[in-house]
Amino acid sequence: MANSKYEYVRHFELADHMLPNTWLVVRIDGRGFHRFSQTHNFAKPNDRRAIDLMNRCAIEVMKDIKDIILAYGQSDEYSFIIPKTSNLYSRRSSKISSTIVSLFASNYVMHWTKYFGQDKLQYAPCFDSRTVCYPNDKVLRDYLSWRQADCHINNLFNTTFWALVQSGMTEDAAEKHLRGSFSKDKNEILFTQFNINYNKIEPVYRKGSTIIRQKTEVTSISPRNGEEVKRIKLIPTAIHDDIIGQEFWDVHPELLAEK
Ligand code: DGT
Ligand code: MG
Ligand code: MG
Ligand code: MG
Ligand code: MG
Repeated sequence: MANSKYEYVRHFELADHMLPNTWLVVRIDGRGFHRFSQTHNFAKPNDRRAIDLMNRCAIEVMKDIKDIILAYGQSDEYSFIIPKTSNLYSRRSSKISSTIVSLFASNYVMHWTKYFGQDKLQYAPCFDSRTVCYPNDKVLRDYLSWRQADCHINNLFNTTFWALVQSGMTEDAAEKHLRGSFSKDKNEILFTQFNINYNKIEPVYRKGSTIIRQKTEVTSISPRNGEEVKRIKLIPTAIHDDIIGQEFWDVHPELLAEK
């Protein structure tokens, strides 16, 4: 069929293919979640419902987009890792990031009630997203370490801050009290004033959530003879390990292996 005379406008679209043979990372982040968390009365410093909902959305994204090998989430953000050899959407940046963020946001709305029950969603949540390419395994690991270190720094601060506020300090005073403090100072405050051993706080809060495809036994009923069939499938699953150290990567060598 002949092209219409309007067809030429297609050439105004700019190519945005990401470099070949580089890791692709799509990071999505809640827009204005400072307000969103207040409007929806998120628990401070961490709301388990909100974390579980974020993890559910990331799992649904990974079930749908099989190229993603790992996702890491904390606070209102999630990073999705796509291997160097992937040719997902011909590695077009905006196609990849817009598909992932849109799938994430629609799942957030779709599954809200399962996690928040009677607490209604007050307005439409929104997430931004970007695709970044990282040229080698070291920079990819440094990227993930950066996000997990951010999780740790914020969580230690927030845990100490809200403990001080709950003990009667004003938010202004707690902020001043912690200004310029080091990690060891905050650990000390938590331990001596509140009898909290920071390292014993649940890993989901200290380490964030990493979703990997874990070998899992699934049982289904055969449509042929109605008998139970057990099979090993790779199911995206949330874990709360340290991903900065070497051990995680030694336990999961398939993540960085060349495909
Ligand atoms: P943005 O991303 O520039 O549109 O702005 P925000 O407001 O989303 O800020 P961001 O992404 O730097 O920080 C995330 C906000 O979400 C921060 O104010 C803390 C809040 N938040 C995330 N998870 C929780 C939670 O579990 N509990 C509470 N209370 N707040 C949370
Ligand atoms: Mg921000
Ligand atoms: Mg945000
Ligand atoms: Mg954020
Ligand atoms: Mg179309």
